[in-house]
Amino acid sequence: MSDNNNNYGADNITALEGLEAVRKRPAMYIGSTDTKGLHHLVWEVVDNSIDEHLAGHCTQIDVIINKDNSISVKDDGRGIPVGLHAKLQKSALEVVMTVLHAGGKFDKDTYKVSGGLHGVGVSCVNALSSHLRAEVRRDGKVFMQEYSDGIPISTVQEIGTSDVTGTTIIFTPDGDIFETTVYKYEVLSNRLKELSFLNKGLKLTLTDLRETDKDGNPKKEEYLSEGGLLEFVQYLDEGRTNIIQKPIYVVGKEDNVEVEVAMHYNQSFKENIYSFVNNINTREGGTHVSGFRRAINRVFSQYGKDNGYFNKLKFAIAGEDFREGLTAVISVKVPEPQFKGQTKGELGNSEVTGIVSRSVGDVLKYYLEENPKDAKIIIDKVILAATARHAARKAREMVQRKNILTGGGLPGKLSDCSSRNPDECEIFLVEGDSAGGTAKQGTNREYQAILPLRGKILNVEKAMEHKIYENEEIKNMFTALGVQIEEKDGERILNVEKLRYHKVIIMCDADVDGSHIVTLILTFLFRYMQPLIDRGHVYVAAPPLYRVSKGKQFQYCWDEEERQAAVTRFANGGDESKVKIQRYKGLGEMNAEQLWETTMDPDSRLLRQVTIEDIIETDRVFTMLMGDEVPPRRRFIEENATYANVDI
Ligand code: 0RA
Repeated sequence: MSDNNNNYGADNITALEGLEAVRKRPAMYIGSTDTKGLHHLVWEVVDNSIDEHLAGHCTQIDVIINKDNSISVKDDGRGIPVGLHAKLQKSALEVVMTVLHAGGKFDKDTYKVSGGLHGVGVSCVNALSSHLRAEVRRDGKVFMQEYSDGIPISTVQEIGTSDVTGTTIIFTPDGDIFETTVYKYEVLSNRLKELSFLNKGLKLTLTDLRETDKDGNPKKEEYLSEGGLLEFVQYLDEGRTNIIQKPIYVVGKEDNVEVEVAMHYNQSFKENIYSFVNNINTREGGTHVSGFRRAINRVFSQYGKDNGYFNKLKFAIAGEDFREGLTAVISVKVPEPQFKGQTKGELGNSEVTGIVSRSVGDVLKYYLEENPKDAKIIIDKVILAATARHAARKAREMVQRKNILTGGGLPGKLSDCSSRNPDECEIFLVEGDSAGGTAKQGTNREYQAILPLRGKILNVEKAMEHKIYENEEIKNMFTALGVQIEEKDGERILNVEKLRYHKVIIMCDADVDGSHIVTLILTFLFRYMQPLIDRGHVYVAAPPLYRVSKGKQFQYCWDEEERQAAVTRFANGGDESKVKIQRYKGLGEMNAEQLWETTMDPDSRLLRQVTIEDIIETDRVFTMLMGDEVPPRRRFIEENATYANVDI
């Protein structure tokens, strides 16, 4: 090629323009520049190492949070090639690190992740890092190249020898681009643990150099699962009581689509199904989940019929009855996945439905025949679920019909606002009638409504569903909010079209009992009204803990640090014991005016928005805290004791 030199120049410019585009519109490439986007950088690099594992060349990945919040990702894969890239006339390493979507894989026989936000390439991480260093161990040597804002600051250098292979990427996220550059240990550890279940035999480690124990050793954890999904479902069910001997486990492969499924039955009344495509959580499900459901319906229906279990039933069994108390993880590896849906969290490849349905169906059929005792236990549970569903429907319809009869009557306890524009309306769910009374006096009646709830509401984690609709406080929440559970194609969905308030604010005392009530309400909202959380409608109010005053001066404080600062300020170098500190334990201790200015006034209050960052961890936490099993709860509380609020 005679115009090689020209091409080199042109391609070089294109590469720089590509990286500039990423820096200009980072959210387009990594979703956002908040803490989520910050953590996404790690997954982008780790995904490349996982690809090496899937291709059969990598057994261990080490992630290190360095003292300065830079991140090191080290793997023992083949190492990014460093030879000359013929077309671009520079090292392949430089191409991988600086050309958008070069991706790295020049071979096509691996499962590559396209779609979603994953798979934008390690060059995006480079573009969004103020500094990045790539080290490659390959061909007996160690190579290195460094970059600043994605631009190489040196050529690829040979810096030593090595008898192993692998890649290490060390990057410092650009503080001018990200809103925060502080990594959260929990976020990284949860996903690395998940990845270990999804890739059995792969060892992942996480080290936090920011935190050392008294001997100077950093915090470090290792994740390695030999059982894969079989262990994953047991981990998910730790807080629940299982009703069959051991999980049902499926592996299959058809037309280059790999299927792995594990399922377990427990005493709970909810289904708990997680699905993954090429290690990515598909929150909206898709064709693989449809295939799974289809197999469950088909095989259980047939088995129940063949054995006469359904003979005496007065009503039909619905698909969801087979899934009550079912915990399952579905993981498929698809060569060219297509993602659709609002958040690209739904698998679209239609061929996958049949493949999953066949794999799961074959194993399940065999399992039921081989384990008639467990099969009977499951079928009994299915029949109970169908019976309970009918009871729940009746209870629900009673609530909803009564509503229509009384002209959609709102709960008597509700003190409603006058505006009918949900966008500007807020409802405070307030603990206790007396605090509710104070709150009613302290509202802006135009757009703030108050619903007092009696003390401890029902723990929905332990209650049968029909009990839930018979519960006064819960009925009041449904009617006040204006949302309904409806059945569509045999599946229950929450209809939020008529939601009357776009801010649902839980307001409880700032003590142990108050926190318990917040948890009970959140458990209910998570299990029965999750779309409200997903759409960002749910908040927790934060009443102040102290009022510090001296003479006519006063200040509200939300934590110890603020309190101390206020005391020092008011003492003004003098005697701090003249300064008065009032500790608020309950909302009732504040008068209406105080409650308004500290907790309810949109201009001065502090609200915490409730979001679900990690659906799997959220489910585990609620199960542990509110469920039946005591030992896991004790362990959970002990392990997280540092976070617990001690009430003095
Ligand atoms: C391109 C080609 C090959 C591997 C990689 C890139 C690779 C990229 C990353 C990123 C992090 N760790 C990585 N490990 C490998 C294939 C190499 C070959 O054929 O020898």
